[in-house]
Amino acid sequence: MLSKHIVERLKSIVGISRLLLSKSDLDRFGVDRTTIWQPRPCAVILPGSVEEVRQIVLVANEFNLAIVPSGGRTGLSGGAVAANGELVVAMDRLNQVLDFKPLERTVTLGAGMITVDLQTFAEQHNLFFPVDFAAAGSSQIGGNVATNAGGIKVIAYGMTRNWVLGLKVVTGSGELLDLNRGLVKNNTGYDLRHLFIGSEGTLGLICEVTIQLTRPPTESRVMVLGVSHFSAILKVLEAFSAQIDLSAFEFFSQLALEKVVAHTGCAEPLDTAAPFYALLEFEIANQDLLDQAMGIFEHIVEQGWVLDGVMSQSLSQAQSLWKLREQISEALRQWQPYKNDISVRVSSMADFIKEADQLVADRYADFELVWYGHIGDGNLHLNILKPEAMDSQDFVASCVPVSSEIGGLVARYQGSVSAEHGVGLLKKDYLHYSRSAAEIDMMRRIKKAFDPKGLLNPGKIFD
Ligand code: 2HG
Ligand code: ZN
Repeated sequence: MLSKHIVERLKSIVGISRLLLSKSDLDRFGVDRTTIWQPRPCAVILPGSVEEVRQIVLVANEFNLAIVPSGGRTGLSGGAVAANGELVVAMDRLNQVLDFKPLERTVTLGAGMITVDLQTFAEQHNLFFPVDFAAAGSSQIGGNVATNAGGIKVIAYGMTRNWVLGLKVVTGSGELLDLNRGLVKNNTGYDLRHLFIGSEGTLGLICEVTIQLTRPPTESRVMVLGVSHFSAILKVLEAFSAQIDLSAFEFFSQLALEKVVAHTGCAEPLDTAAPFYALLEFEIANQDLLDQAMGIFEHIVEQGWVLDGVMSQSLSQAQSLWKLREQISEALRQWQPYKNDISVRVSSMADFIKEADQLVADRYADFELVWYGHIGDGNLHLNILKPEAMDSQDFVASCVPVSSEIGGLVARYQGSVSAEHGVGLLKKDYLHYSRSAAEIDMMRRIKKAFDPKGLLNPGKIFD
């Protein structure tokens, strides 16, 4: 509970109606898309300017009040969970375009802008913001930057980090930093901007972001291929990427397809069911490329790697095929899945998959396992579904030991225990599988420099 005095101080910064204290607001703003933690913030505050954010952080310092920064709360690792009486600082009102420079193709915006609104803004100016994922309709740019969001176009365009040219942040001690200011070239010592990207709100509150936009892609085609076995997916990737620049290469299992078809009512993509499906996308600059793609298709069918396939003939068909992949996470939600978001180098994937598949098939013999992900960039999502009759806590408890074994395997391949979802609360016990003790110690010291009192998102990434 906040004292009356602190409530008055906070209200005097943002106005009475922008400090939310009702149970429904606390419940709504205190969680992300994880289902493990119960929301218990002390209040939610909605600043309307960078200066207001700074004032809030100064008050937090005065009263040792912990802060959880909040974007669209679409995260899957508990990074935006406020379960210990923290003050949630929600960026929703900082959602305007502040500056647009067509010559540079850059746009500066408030951190609370919804991802899809930035995509639409870019389109309206005949430009393109290439970071895209299923939660784009509610995630906010500041959250994307704080988690270095990835998504479905990473093989062609990289992660959010690639598109950030400037950041205005308020540190844990209330300093305002204006980092890189939209410059393309700026070799003046440490680039602090990159520390904030992916820092999950533990170093500062991201208030404004300058984004590089790019040219829109030309017409694209989407193919969905029924693949005969797990490791053949990588042979298919190799066959295509040797000849064609792909803008996406995703995969999902038959079980994922069944769940998504049941959830969305979408049609099955192929007449013949297959154990796995690859979804790939490429731009068609000319007819030769289509012929090339057909040639590759014939080859991979002859090799026995692919059983059947379909290529989109219209934008709406392409969108329907994409839906089969993009809606998987949502379709699985009712089973409260235990999530893995792991990656290894693409060149190690074939061996890694063999071992990972064997490990989880043995150790999770009683659970439904759903494999999918962005296999083209080395990122696998493995969702373990909770049996209906099983208690949620028992389910998580039975997944934890296997997660450590998966962590050990990932470590052996020098991979990542969180490829794109961040560490938050969910993955912090596994951080040591991907980062050395020296690195974690260095991260702690960096946090101390920006947030000496440890008020920003305490307990996230590490304790
Ligand atoms: C996706 O790729 C998202 O669909 C969510 O990153 C993955 O829910 C998941 O495990
Ligand atoms: Zn993903």
